[in-house]
Amino acid sequence: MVFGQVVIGPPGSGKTTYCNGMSQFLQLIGRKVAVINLDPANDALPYECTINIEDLIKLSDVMAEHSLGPNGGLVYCMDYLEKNIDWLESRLKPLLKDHYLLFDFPGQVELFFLHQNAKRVIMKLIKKLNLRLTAVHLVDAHLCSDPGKYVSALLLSLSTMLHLELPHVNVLSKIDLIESYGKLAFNLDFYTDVQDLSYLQHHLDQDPRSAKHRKLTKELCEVIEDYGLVNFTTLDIQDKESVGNLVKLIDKSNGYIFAGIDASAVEFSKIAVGPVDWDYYRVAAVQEKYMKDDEMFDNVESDDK
Ligand SMILES: Nc1nc2c(ncn2[C@@H]2O[C@H](COP(=O)(O)OP(=O)(O)OP(=O)(O)O)[C@@H](O)[C@H]2O)c(=O)[nH]1
Ligand SMILES: [Mg+2]
Repeated sequence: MVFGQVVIGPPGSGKTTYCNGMSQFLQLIGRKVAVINLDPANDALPYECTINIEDLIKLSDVMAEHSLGPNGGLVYCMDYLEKNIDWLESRLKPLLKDHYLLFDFPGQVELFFLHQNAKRVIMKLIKKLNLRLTAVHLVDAHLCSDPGKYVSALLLSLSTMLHLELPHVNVLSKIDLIESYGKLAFNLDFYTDVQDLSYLQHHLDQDPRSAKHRKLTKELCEVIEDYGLVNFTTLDIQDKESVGNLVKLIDKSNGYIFAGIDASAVEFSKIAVGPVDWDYYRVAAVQEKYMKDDEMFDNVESDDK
């Protein structure tokens, strides 16, 4: 069984940096990782990518040949990838024996809650290659500093979850920068747990610009609450503890924690409802060695934040 992550999220939310940092972390805890770049707009990749969509199709060629802008060009590229899925499959097959897969996707959010192409690419791979993938949806924590933007982040997360139908983890990325945006209206838990949005509506009503959309905001918040699906975990990609906690969540969501365990259904359910602390037992020796290594994230890009 092959496990991996589909890394998605709005432009600049940190997907490529995440793939770089996550691949380093996973390698340090003993996994063989392959990063697959499926974003034709990604230039100057910070990680060594095993498969690059640029070898199949170039966004600049598509834009020039079909007189498309970058958004239309990306939709075309995903369409082209779907039609040429054999190209991707043949490159993935040699990795299936022992690799963990990280897919770096484009930041055009409509590809993941509206169009079918990217979803069909993912579903075809899952079906044909028997993959166990979790969607890791990154949203810049900056959006918490503005209640209106936060509601849009909630809606985006919900629509992406419903559209992709994958095990799904929503992440507030760049959490290390959250204090630089000023004091938040509520504690961070309020934003991660998404428990009672009436406080947020009340807060929005204080602003005369938002007050005129009161009814709309209320309805949108009710949709989010009625589904009850969205919550967030936080991430600072340069903090190994933060990355480690996220890895445990993802491993639980896609079933990696069950890999290689020969147990009864009862044992499986005990693991499923238990705390997510298994990884450190399984790879304790390797991890102990590397978790002490302060330089483990030296190669993660930290400039330009
Ligand atoms: N402080 C901080 N900066 C981060 C973190 N993750 C990413 N960044 C910065 O955010 C910026 C955008 O990161 P990218 O990885 O290029 O984002 P992306 O989602 O791949 O962007 P697109 O491919 O354009 O959609 C870069 O300057 C990163 O260094 C983080 O956890 N903390
Ligand atoms: Mg990127």
